[in-house]
Amino acid sequence: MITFLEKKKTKKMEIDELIEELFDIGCVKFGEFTLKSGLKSPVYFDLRLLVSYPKLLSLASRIFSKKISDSDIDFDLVCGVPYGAISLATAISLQINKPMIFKRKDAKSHGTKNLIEGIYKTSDRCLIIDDVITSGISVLETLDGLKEAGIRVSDALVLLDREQGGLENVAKHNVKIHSVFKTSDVLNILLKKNKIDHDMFQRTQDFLKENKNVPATFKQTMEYSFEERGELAKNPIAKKCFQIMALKQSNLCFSADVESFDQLLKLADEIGPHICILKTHVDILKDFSMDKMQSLVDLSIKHNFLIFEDRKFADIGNTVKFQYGGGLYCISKWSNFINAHSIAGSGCIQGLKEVAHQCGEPKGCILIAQLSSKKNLIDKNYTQQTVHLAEENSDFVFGFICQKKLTDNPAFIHITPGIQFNQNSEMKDGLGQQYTTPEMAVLENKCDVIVVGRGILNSDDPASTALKYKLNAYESYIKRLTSRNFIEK
Ligand code: 5BU
Repeated sequence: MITFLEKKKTKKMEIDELIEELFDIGCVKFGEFTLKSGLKSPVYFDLRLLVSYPKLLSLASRIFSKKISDSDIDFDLVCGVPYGAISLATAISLQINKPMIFKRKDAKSHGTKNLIEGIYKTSDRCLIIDDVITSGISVLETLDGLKEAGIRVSDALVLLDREQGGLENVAKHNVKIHSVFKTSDVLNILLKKNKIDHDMFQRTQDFLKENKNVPATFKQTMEYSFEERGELAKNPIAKKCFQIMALKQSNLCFSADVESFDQLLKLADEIGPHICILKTHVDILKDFSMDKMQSLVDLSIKHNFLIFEDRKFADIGNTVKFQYGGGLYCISKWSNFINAHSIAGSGCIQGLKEVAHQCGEPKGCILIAQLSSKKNLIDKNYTQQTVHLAEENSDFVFGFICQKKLTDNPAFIHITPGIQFNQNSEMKDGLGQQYTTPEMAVLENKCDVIVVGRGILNSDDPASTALKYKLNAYESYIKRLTSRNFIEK
């Protein structure tokens, strides 16, 4: 019969053997490396190489399985953190005969569009498996995805703890985390076996001592000012928009949803000083004429704002050419930019672009990536594909109608409708429009321009109300600009 001490000795021998072999195959490297957290480290663990060494992978999974039974963890599924731990989780799943799931980094653009692959029930308990833990950010990203799918997680198991705060960071999220071995174990074994010299041992120990608490932070996102983004933007309308926003200190777009052209012109003259964009729905005007439209263009020059026709083109390229360039309204003649649904694909954008090129002056387009209305049918995948379409046509498409910032590319403008100060139910229109505040839209959701219609139109004094929206939205942008660049978990 194997005694407890013998069992412990065998386990230690297996771990020592694994560490030595990991070093021999190049999974443990010494030099200077930049980690996901941005930290420079003298040691790097690349356990993805394990897939090329099935015997070693099998040894690792055996050690993991013993750790699982020793730790008395209760779970229905295992989930590997992509991509390093997918193979480990598969090997463990085979070893302990428990099913596996995994979380994709992005939703697929075809087929089932699942973020979680594999079969699960919402109340299932899942054990997260990772190869190396530094700050814990990768485990936390996977934890977020699993929780979103309704899967319960109480434990995570990692092969190697770099001893840099990851265990503590994950524990804050009520997940107990277990590790098989630590960096100090690796250093001790490698020194004992003469694989590293004393100097390397000491340098790495010192690094560990100095970097015990790497914060679990998501990717660094740089906030550029409107001026800087104006310089980065390729599309001349985007450039002009950013310049106006910086100059007038306004990220307010007024949605002039009125039926009388005279009323529209009066409002444009009163509110013009406070806005960067005036948005029209030309087809709701009862008395449209090109002469009156010329007066609006004159006002846009006088007050320095852009005219955005919210036409929401959505047809095949050939049809949108006529809708944009011709008909009663000749939209391409007077609007600086328009918007389009992405549903019809690149042909629609191509058609609009052709008309724009014939205008002889700069034009632009933004894509509708999200809607503000309740229960609309746009899902995450549609939004993601819309961003791709915009990137492919970035000479013409310079932004989005959306509810949240969608890309870190600073050249794209995020314009967001459904804005009012007042969130009370009496302000809702009973037709599914949903509102958020300027501060929420600009500071939290990181949109650039707020679109306000009835919040201004239905007020007693539209010009002073517009000024209030302008000040509040711009203040929120300034707060965003000066807030910390790291977003902590
Ligand atoms: P409101 O009065 O602030 O609710 O007007 C919002 C305007 O923005 C209105 O002209 C809509 O047609 C437009 N809009 C929107 O509300 N939500 C959307 O998702 C899109 C446009 Br796209």
